[in-house]
Amino acid sequence: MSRPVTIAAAQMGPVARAETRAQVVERLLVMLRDAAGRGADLVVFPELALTSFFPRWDLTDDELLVFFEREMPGAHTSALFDEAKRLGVGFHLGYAELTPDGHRYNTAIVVERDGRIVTKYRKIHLPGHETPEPWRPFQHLERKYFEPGPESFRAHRAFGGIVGVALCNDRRWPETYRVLGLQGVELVCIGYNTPVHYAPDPAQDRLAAFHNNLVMAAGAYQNATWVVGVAKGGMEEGVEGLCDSQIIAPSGEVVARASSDGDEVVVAVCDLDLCNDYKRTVFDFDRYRRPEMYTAITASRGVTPPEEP
Ligand code: CDT
Repeated sequence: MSRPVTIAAAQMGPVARAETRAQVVERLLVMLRDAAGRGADLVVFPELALTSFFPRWDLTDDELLVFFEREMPGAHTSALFDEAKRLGVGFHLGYAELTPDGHRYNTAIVVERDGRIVTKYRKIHLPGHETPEPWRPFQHLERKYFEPGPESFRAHRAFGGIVGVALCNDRRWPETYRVLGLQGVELVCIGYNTPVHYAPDPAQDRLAAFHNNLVMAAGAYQNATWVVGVAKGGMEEGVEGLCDSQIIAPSGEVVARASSDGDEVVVAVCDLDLCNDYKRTVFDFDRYRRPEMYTAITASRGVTPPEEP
């Protein structure tokens, strides 16, 4: 048996602060049409795809709110929904969400080929810091600008399989994939904005691409799922963002990879039935897992070392 889904990773190069929503959506439309022409069923756009990665700046409330969407689809994004439906292509889109009652989330949606929003995910693991830290060459104020998502990772039936969403920093945490894996996930969409320079420990900078692949490939293999990781990267407002978008099979192998630091669409035919090869064998969770031995994972957040002798 095979269940092929043609997936496009639609990597974005930098979005300048001065770029308008209309200009950004036009870039998305160009990639959407390119992907559709190459047979895509699903186009995965990155985290915070509609704007520059604004958590790098210490902003006033007025400056901040221009980066947020109050409705989805909205005045500019409706063109993306309309074109995707016309082409019969689904998509994943990350954006900054402002709810009617004033909550701010780092959000991503998955939209089916008929234009229906299948799921809205609000980022759970928010990296960076809560208050500005002037010693840094640039800020990472996600913890100031967003509330953590109030709901767990949820998988949904879509695109002929079981689909989940995570965002950027979530991909570094094995719990992300496992919670989805326990729902039988077959495809995890992950958009990211990853500054190559990590100010608290610059020794990690040279390993940014290595770690990016390491965590997503491990998550794919250990949970028998496809993972599509899509960057907004390149030199954005003076800060270098990691690119290296990739489509990873349940074997952990990369089957398609972006090669540029700009807007680029890479496409792969992903057979969701490949997941079963691993779900039925080495990662037959019901047969081999020992959840009673893992209680520390949900009982505690931080580390409890053994007592000193
Ligand atoms: N966007 C995002 O989550 N970026 C983080 C940067 C980590 S350093 C503060 C990431 O994990 O890639």
